[in-house]
Amino acid sequence: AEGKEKWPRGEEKVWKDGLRSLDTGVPSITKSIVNHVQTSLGRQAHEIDDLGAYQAAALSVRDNLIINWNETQLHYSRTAGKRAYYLSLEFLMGRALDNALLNLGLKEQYTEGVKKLGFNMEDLLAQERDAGLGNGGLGRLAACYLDSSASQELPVWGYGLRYKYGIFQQLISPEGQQLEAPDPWLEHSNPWELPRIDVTYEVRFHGYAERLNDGSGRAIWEGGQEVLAVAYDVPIPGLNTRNTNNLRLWESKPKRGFDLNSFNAGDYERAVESSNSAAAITSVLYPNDHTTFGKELRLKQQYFWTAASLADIMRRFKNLGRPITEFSQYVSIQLNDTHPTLAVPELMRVLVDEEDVPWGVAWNIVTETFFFTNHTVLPEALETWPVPLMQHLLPRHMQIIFDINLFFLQSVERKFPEDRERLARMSLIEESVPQNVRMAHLACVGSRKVNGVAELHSDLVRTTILKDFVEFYGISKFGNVTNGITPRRWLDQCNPGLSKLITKTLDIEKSVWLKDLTKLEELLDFVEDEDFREDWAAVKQANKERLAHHMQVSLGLKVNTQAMFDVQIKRLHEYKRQTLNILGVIHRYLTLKSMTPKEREKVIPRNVFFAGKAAPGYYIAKLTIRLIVNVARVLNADPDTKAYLNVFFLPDYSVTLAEVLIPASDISQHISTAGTEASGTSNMKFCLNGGLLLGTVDGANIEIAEEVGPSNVFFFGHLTPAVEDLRYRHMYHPVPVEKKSPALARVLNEISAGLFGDGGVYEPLLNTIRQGDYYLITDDFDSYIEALRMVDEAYNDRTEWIKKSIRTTAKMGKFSSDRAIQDYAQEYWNIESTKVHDRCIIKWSN
Ligand code: B1H
Repeated sequence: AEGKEKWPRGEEKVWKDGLRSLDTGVPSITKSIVNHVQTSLGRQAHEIDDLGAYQAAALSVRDNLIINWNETQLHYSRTAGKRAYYLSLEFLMGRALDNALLNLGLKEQYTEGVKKLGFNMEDLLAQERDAGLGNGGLGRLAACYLDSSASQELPVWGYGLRYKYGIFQQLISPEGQQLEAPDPWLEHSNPWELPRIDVTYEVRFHGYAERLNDGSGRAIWEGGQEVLAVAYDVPIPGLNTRNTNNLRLWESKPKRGFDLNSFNAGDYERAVESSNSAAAITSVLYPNDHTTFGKELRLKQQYFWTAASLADIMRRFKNLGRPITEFSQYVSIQLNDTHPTLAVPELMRVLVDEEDVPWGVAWNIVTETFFFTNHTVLPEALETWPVPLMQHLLPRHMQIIFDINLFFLQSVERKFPEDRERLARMSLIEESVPQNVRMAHLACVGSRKVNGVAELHSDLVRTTILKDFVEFYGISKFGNVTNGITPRRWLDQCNPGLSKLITKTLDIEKSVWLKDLTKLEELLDFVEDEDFREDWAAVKQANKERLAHHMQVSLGLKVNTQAMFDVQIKRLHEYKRQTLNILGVIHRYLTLKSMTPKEREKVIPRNVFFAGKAAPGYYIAKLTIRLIVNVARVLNADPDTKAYLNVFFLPDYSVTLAEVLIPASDISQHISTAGTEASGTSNMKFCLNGGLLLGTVDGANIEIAEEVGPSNVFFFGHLTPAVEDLRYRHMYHPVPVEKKSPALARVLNEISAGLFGDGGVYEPLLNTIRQGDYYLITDDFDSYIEALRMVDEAYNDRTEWIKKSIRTTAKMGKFSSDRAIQDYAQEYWNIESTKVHDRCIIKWSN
């Protein structure tokens, strides 16, 4: 307290002069880089390689970010308005340098600067490792939302975990097997984070919870293990603004270095045991997209992160000096899927046990503060946790969840008396052996509003997994916010050629259309302009060549850049149906084989690209990779067909790889079984870059088609309402594949017969189709082949295809994550933009 009386310490003028010099006296770019080479890296001009130069350039850019970041945080606390927090166990950030340079408007200057120092900016950018702290769409969405929040000058912070190892590196063996290696992304140090040794919290596990039984509902939770959470801050720049938001990632640390008693007794192993178990919490990202395993360490991650984040949010709120009952007037918290749902009982615990707030008042605060986004209706992905595990790890939270459930079920009972089945369906506890906590129910009950991520998906949430809750709360609690993507990374950064062409054509500043993506609609005025169309096609061609070059250099593969580029890149999963794609490729191959050389000459050459990781324990998904790799091996070597059809499986899919693949695509595939892909976001990225969409009537595909018009997308397959019945028939009235689709049967038989190596290897995969066919491959195969034929036909008309491409890009305005984040800000969080002044204004309150 004494330290705070006079602030700043020492002479105020000296502080102010120092601060002002940051603002006005920014050293020249080259000076700043050289300075970092010398002082931060401790190296000399003659011993700097690309990696060193990247690090120095990154540190120099970071200086800019940190000054803006500091100013932003000061600004947000001074204006003391409402803030929103995005809790996500995944942030799939990718690389930061190019993004920071573009958002700060310093790309050209830095490119010049490093050139003067003898380096090529492209080479330096390539040195950076991806921050792969996520599995796929859900994690990348969080990253896009941070970019949009900063660009829209909204006071939003992200909270996540600083995994020591991100999503595993994927290697492909010569036989086509996926192998996993760790991703030590922090190995070369990370210039984009600031360790905050001043921001730490203690997080408790295990121990005993004792109710006070004084009528207050309070309890005391003691004992067990305490772990330290240390904050690492990642500055998030916005485009063309000083506002620089924060992504705060927690690292776990032992509270004490090691157990001194054991150490002194000579038992060194025991001495470091507990410290190891503390550090283990944030050691690795779980790579199981869409499945839950009920592992204790995962639950520990979830609690560690939500407890530290809430403590931090509470401390910031308390600094405002407002009464606790006003908490939700200053704080909104978005739960990214059910992973942070423990925040609900945790906030109850803090309010009731630590802040002495009565239960009912606390519950009102909680249910005014949280918002919950559901990202999937697939049953295997709906999180549940065994009650005994939760009781053991978090005894107080288990009590609180039971209490919430009691009050909740009492209120359901009042509205729907004597409907025991409804109570059982809606209970937060599944009455299995052992009992399970249903996290989606807890998140729903604990939140102000619930949303899905595309219109169809939000409808499915309302009519299937949360139907009873809609009947209880009313429809207005259940909304939709269709996902979006940031056009900064997914157009300007990954496709500079197209970005330049658009800026030139629209004749407005780049930052204007990048911040109001609906402006792209003006491109429609140029569809009939032949010069423009040729420029458009030239950009696509250059992007194909960039991809081909990349594949030549990194994989030693030759790619025909005159072919159609057909791309499917996403996590490997049965519901996403990469299998359907590769079976379609085989069908095309068999067709080509049966043609005469003369007939073949009329065929449009096609390159089919796949990339994506399979969860390490997902056997069928890994087998699909193996099939794709072996199909590629056979096709690419067949002298009859290799001029017309090539297949590539690019290993180790990442944000950075997507940035090269997406701008090069003519057509991309989003072919999930209807009703299974909540939204999809790469569909938006391809279309934004002028790649057409081949897909099912699912997720955000539907809204993309609504925007671009039916003539600019290729749709096929059964619709969502038909799926249930088709599955029923597969179970009870199966029809052999031979009868349903002879074409498909032939493909399956060729695989079995060994066309792509030992057919026996693929039997388990083929059997998922021949028996049960849960994802309806046999039902959709023929219409899929027909859709591919229509793609060929359309591509044959080059001019018309280019027009389709332009029209597609032009209508992508809706899918900017700026629109999505404004939806959240206005309809959910109730927060407002607040601009950080262009110049550093130093004013201390005392
Ligand atoms: C999505 C997940 C997901 N939905 C569990 N659900 C995870 C579930 O590690 N886990 O336990 C990880 C991820 N991811 C995706 O979210 C949807 O499949 C996409 O359709 C959607 O576009 C994306 C963003 O909303």
